[in-house]
Amino acid sequence: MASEREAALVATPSDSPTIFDKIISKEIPSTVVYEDDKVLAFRDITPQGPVHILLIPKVRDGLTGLSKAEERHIDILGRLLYTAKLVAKQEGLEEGFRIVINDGPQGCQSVYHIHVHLIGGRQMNWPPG
Ligand code: DGP
Repeated sequence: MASEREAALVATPSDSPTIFDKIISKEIPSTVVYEDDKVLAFRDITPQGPVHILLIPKVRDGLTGLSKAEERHIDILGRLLYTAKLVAKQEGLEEGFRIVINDGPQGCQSVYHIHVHLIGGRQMNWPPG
């Protein structure tokens, strides 16, 4: 399997449907840890820590990545972060966690449906790679 970096370098930033649409429709199975009418949270297929969860809006509405955010997206952006906090608590990440939003090829984004990575369960380092 290609590394995330390789996947990000070949991914084409576009508005086309992504694998996450199939995860939302349950056409592709995933381990869902939280769901409401706006947000879906599921375990990442290539976890970078004992806990690695992706939080996505169920409706993309042009929000392929953070760099495409417009004022109408403020509510869903806030909801994604707040939900990440709820899920972190649900996952028992009392000692801390990391939130990541990759954007564009240099940011190592491989799926063009905005998503928040919630990673925890181990000591993080800084700077990130
Ligand atoms: P990013 O590199 O920020 O675009 O992250 C995309 C993430 O999506 C990456 O960590 C792997 C994850 N991913 C890709 N395909 C699937 C899938 O089919 N199922 C799940 N659960 N995660 C996936």
